[in-house]
Amino acid sequence: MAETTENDVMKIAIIGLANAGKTSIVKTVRKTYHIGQTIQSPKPTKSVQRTIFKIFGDNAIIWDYGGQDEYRAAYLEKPERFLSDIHYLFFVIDIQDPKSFDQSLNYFSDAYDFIHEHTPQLIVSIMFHKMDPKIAKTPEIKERVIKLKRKFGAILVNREVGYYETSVFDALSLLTSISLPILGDLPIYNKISVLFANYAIRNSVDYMNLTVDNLLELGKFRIYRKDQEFLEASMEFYKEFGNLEIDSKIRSYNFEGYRFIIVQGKSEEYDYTLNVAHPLSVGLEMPTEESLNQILREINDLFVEYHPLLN
Ligand SMILES: Nc1nc2c(ncn2[C@@H]2O[C@H](COP(=O)(O)OP(=O)(O)O)[C@@H](O)[C@H]2O)c(=O)[nH]1
Ligand SMILES: [Mg+2]
Repeated sequence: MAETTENDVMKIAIIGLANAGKTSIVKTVRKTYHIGQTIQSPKPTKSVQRTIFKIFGDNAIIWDYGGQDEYRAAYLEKPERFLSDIHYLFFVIDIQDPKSFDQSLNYFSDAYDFIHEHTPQLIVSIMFHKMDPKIAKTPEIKERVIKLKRKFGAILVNREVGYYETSVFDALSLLTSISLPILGDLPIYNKISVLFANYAIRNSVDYMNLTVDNLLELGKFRIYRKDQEFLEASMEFYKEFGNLEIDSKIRSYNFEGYRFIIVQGKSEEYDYTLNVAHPLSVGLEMPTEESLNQILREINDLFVEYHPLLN
């Protein structure tokens, strides 16, 4: 790695009260997508944990801000030291703990005021976290989300914000929440998603996505909200095949009523993974190798056209 100062690096901040779930989010993302190294801190009590990973060949760092009272006080007392140069702000709030909402909103408001003033081009995402699949649909939880959006909206005057419902029991919800703010506005994201929608309809595919550098989703189509099932299936796949080679080979296997197709390839300098899930119902034709090769070519053309993806 060439010498880089932290100022060159994309800085992603994960902020929230203690116990909101910040560290679990980072750990889940790392474990699921086999990425990143946490920079070991000399003192175990250090307030900020940093995890470095690659995004399109460049370094990015996730800063996980400890949420204990004394740490929060320190960030807000010396904001220029802790809260400067943040490109992406993810604020995590525990949707299962309504008693913490007021304190959480106050913390957000204080931190946001400083960050926003110093970094006008900041991208803000709010994660309503611990939305575990078994409670996410309950009226009580939905009501909490609606009320919180109104309160965050009042703080985030004239600012676009992304709201995400996340849970460590739905790792893809985390993938999407991290990918969309960073990549969702890129023209290539939309192009790939449109390509997938067309492909999926022609080939009876229920789900497909493309991830880059093992972590970031660069396009998606899904017919049902079955992310968790698809993720579990792809974990089975990795168990079976270990770390796949980046060889553009089409690999597939059947699992729980689906045929999963995975291709790992490289285009320009980007390592990508294409995931496709096709239901094994009688009478549905499998995607042919020819059609898969065709879509790989189209993905490759988009990488060439939009290279470099960032900036
Ligand atoms: N039910 C549920 N518990 C979670 C989730 N994410 C984290 N937790 C739990 O919440 C507690 C606090 O998590 P932690 O990541 O340490 O929070 P942090 O203080 O914000 O870093 C731990 O007991 C986690 O296991 C989630 O999505 N759902
Ligand atoms: Mg933590």
